[in-house]
Amino acid sequence: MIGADEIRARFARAMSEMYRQEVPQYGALTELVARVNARVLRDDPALKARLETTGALARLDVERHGAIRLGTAAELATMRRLFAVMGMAPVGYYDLSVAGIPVHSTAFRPVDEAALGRNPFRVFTSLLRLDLIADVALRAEAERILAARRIFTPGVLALIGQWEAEGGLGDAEADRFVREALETFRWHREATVSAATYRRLHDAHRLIADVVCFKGPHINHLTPRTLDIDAAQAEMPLYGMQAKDVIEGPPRRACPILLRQTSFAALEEPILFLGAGDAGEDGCHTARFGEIEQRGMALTPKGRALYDRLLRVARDDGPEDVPYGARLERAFAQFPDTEDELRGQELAYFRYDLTDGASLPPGLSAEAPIWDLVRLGVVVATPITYEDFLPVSAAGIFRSNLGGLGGADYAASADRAGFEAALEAEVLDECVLYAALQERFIADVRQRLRDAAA
Ligand code: OOG
Ligand code: NI
Repeated sequence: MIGADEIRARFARAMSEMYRQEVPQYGALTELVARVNARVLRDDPALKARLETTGALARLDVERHGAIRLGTAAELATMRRLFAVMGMAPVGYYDLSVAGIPVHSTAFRPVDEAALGRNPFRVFTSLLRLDLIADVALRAEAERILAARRIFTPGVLALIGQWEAEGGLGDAEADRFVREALETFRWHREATVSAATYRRLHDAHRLIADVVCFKGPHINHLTPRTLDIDAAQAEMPLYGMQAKDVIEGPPRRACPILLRQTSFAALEEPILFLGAGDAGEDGCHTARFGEIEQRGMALTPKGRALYDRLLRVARDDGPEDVPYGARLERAFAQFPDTEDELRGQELAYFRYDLTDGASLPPGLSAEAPIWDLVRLGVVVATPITYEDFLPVSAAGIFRSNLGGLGGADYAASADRAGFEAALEAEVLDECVLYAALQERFIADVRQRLRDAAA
């Protein structure tokens, strides 16, 4: 039997190869990121050592996230079963309607430390919310078109069923699963609708046309992880790519937090509409783009609340004549930027490891406050990496890759229960996962100190 981690690693590699064929700029982007990362690691041996301890270095070269947009509840539920074969579970609920985008989303990703270390492949997965479309006739038409499509191959459905029944796949079956699953994410040049239908859906919202008019949920980007997003952003023009003006997320800091992201605009790709005759009608569609990300530390709910507040300050309260980047810097001056403060004020999650060769000083027990164990050098604290996404940033990415979007104004309404009903499962709470991981690290170092003292 081939384990889920191995199937995910094979799938991520196959997806990367497919996307490189489909979108050559993706290849250029991964080269750029590899060059920047190599330079950062050469210039910062301390960072390199730390990435080695946490396992981040080993996974860096293959680390990618992608995104897809689904049309129906049934598609989402089956996608959950497909990702389960690869050890990926839905984590987090993201409501994008507040930003004028008619979707809600989750991220499928591995959850435990070992699996993340093996291959952290994640897919930001959105479900179209036709309930937010006011035009009843148009909504019915979109529903009818979506109901008629089949985005999964019969072969992959059979293999998912087999995996569920038997708890695994053999080597050849795993390869077949990867091949068949990949079909769902492939780009299809042929639209399933006429040019007129496409235009009607497009006019209601560009995103609706992207989800409804094609045979499947083409992967719309695949994002490598960079260790210096500012450098990578600055070099994008050298590779013929125009990055969006603003990096999403927090500003550059001594202690990186959460996630910073930037993207280049979507390509205009030729498509073929259903025609009156055999010929079809030529058109073009923009949906697929490139993105890079830099990951920082996971924040506790308290840290996240501070982040959300300062981001609002930068966006809404900054003086109009000051550029956004400067307003962001100014607002985030209030966010502590040393690891001791971030840990002391419980703003971020940390992992704990025994210092090489350290033992308990006389008079100190293994049950001493973790803070003391760190202060006395018995234990080292290292930030836990944020493995998830940010709704405000995601909205910015959607907006840039859909060509500005503009104006849709939905009565803001998160519908987590509706999303979970479609998913036929609950989404995991990312903070619960980080807190449990931190607790496990603390319990482990205490156990090892007790063992060493015994
Ligand atoms: C997803 C956009 C969100 C991210 O990294 O936040 C995203 C999409 O455009 O479908 O990819
Ligand atoms: Ni993305």
